[in-house]
Amino acid sequence: MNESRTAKAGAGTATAAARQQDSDTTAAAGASPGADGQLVEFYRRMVLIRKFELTADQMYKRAKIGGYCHLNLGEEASVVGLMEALRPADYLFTNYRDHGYALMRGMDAGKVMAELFGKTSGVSKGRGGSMHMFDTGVRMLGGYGIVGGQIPPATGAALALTYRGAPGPDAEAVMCQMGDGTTNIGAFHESLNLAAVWSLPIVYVVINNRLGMGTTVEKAAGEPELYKRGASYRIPGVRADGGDVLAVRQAATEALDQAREQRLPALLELMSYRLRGHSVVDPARYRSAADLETAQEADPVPALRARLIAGGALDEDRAAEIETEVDGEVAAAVAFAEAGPDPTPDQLFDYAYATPVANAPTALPGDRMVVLP
Ligand SMILES: Cc1ncc(C[n+]2csc(CCOP(=O)(O)OP(=O)(O)O)c2C)c(N)n1
Ligand SMILES: [Mg+2]
Repeated sequence: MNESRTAKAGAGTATAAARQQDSDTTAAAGASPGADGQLVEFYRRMVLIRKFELTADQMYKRAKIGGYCHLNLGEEASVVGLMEALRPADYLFTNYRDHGYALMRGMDAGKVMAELFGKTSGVSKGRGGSMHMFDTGVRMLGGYGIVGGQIPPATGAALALTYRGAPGPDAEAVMCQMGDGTTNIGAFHESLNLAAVWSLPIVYVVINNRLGMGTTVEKAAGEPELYKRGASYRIPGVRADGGDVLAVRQAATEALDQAREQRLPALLELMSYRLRGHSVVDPARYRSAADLETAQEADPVPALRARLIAGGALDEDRAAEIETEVDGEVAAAVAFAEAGPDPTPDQLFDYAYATPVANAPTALPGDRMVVLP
């Protein structure tokens, strides 16, 4: 791994740093056994996201998880490819469909599950929940529940980076992930405009799963080829196959390099599918059987498994072994989440205000919140 990159990457966790090193070494080796080994590792990561999400779905239905809960099912190749392109020193902002990003960025699976359970052992002490995975240690600055809410702060972070250092191959960059429906929000257009006029090191990534809740892209967007939506700000756009982990990594790496070296913002559209409803409580009855079948046929997890087996990089036994190992990892995450303590009522207002609010948990409507001396 490049020395200066490692040094700059100080904030990354051991996991993220190890991942970076692993891929750098493999890329440097260039030989096909290395490339095969790397793809097998990507398969393992995609299986981790898949099994984590299926388990989160079960846990929600057992009322272990409350509130909103949106899953990355069908988007695993995009998540893994993007996080592989992002360096530990870069910053990440996402929407509420964020569990896979948190895991791949290097957050501990147990702490992510505990966050879903609302336990104080969660990454945000159980206060953020599913939609607000946040950890400055791995430079993931949310997890946003408001559609488009992540775009202005991500753009602001990119502006801050321009004050912090010069552009170059080791400079830091920002990645801002969102869904297709989000490109209709005003904040998207305002932010892209500023990124263009200020020449910011940011890559806007649109996961085009073809649906915003129950509304198709064609019904919602005046320009449904979303990568073209940066054109009015002269931001170059690229569309890639979100089901192909290598294509995603390649497109994201090129966009990030351009952002760090030339401070040119970019728009990357990843074509993918949402395998389930918008959130875990949505039966998605608005979807036709044919549409669902198309999505299932494009499922990137079995597709990569089949490709690896056909190419000889994996056999059935090794694939099954990986899947069993991941089952163990997810079961351990659930056990960790189960064992964690619930916050107590007296902690209700902890972290809610910058200054103490006296007696607030017992205040009645009309009572003064702060009694001044
Ligand atoms: C400002 C705002 N408006 C509406 C909502 C309700 N809402 C939540 S997700 C969503 C659809 C977003 O779709 P998309 O951007 O395609 O992301 P996806 O869920 O497909 O990942 C809507 C309308 C919200 N959370 N915030
Ligand atoms: Mg969508």
